[in-house]
Amino acid sequence: MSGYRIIIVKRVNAGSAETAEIRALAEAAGHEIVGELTQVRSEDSTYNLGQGAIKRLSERIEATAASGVIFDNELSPQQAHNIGEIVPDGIRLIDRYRLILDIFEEQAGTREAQLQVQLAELHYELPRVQEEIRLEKEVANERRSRGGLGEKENRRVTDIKERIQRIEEQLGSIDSADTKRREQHRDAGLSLVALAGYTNAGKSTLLRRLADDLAVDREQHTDLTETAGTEDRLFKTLGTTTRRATLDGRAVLVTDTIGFIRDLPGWLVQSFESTLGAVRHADLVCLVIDASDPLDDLHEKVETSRNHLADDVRILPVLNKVDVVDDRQTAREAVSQFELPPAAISAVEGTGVDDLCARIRDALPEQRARFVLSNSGETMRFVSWAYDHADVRAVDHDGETVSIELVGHPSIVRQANMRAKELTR
Ligand SMILES: Nc1nc2c(ncn2[C@@H]2O[C@H](COP(=O)(O)OP(=O)(O)OP(=O)(O)O)[C@@H](O)[C@H]2O)c(=O)[nH]1
Ligand SMILES: [Mg+2]
Repeated sequence: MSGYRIIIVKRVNAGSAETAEIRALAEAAGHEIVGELTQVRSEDSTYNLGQGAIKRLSERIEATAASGVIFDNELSPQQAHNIGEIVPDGIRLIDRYRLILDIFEEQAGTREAQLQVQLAELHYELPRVQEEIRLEKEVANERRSRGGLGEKENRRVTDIKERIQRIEEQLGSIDSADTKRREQHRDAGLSLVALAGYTNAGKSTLLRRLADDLAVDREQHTDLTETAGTEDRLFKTLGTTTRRATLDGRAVLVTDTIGFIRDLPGWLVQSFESTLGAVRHADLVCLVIDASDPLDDLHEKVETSRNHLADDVRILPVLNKVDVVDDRQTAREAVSQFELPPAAISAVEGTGVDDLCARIRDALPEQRARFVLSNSGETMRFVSWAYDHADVRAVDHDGETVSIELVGHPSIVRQANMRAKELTR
């Protein structure tokens, strides 16, 4: 992606226009920021900003020799068109969503991520193409010149819709392969833990801390250090990366996921549906929170993340970066809305990680079961299966019988019940 010399523009209805995040996004996309213009007023339907501000923007562009403008507002196609008429020629106009899509495009390493980005692009394009067609029709009507236009333009719309459908089908089959793999992992006694949270919270750094060496990604050939890369850059992780981890003696799979961000439109989130499947189907979601953020940001980011998660997932809040936090108590109080009290860690330094592992383990769904079986070769095979799939707490031989006590994921206990029933037939 070739970077532009950018002026950041942001309009808010009230309050003050914070630009830290849009600046970080612009930098993540490889742009150079050469100026900034903010305005507090209600939206102007023609330019989004007020007329005076648009004029000031043009002057600023000339003065700084900027080559692009990034709006931290969504521009309607009509507004983008109108602004284009006023600012100097050749200036690229980028709105918040276009910017996020550009970053996604750059970061998409896996086939799944690429499909998801393409899907998001098409969803972004569709209403814009429709609006363009509407405008062109208006112009044509004014000139009273009719013919061919409607049909030709309609094809652009159907073409986009068809491509959306095709990609959704492809993602659907990746999704069902994922579901099958999850079932296999469950059958093998592995619990599924997902790391979710705002972009840059430290999810990938934590995954590296927790992971055993073994990788269990569906795309084995991809470079894991790439996909689970950590960097002080927004949206570093796009696909999902799953690693095996042993937490306090219990075998689990930990999945790192794409970060959340404020103001993501529904169509964009939906494009990443299959990635979020790992979060929806997890036994436990560790919600990683950057505790070093100012309290207002922290609240807003937690709220944003919470809204992206289904209501019925079990959430363990994890306050990260405590190595650079003075007042941990205040951070703790900021996440008191969750059922489980937060864990406090530094993923970089490793502090609190052992305690986090114990907390994860305690929060995983678990069942206890006891079987009394006749002493036979079959039963011994059952015992050895139990050792492989569950936490065997006791095995007592009493001449004729063997009693086995185990604790494991509910799906394993279910399987154990079935196997034991076969044996007692
Ligand atoms: N001081 C401090 N920095 C941390 C800690 N954990 C992560 N970081 C830094 O925070 C930045 C983001 O870390 P990542 O692990 O890439 O964050 P992420 O949540 O995976 O981000 P995305 O993939 O963009 O969603 C990096 O610069 C990390 O070094 C921590 O415990 N303490
Ligand atoms: Mg990451």
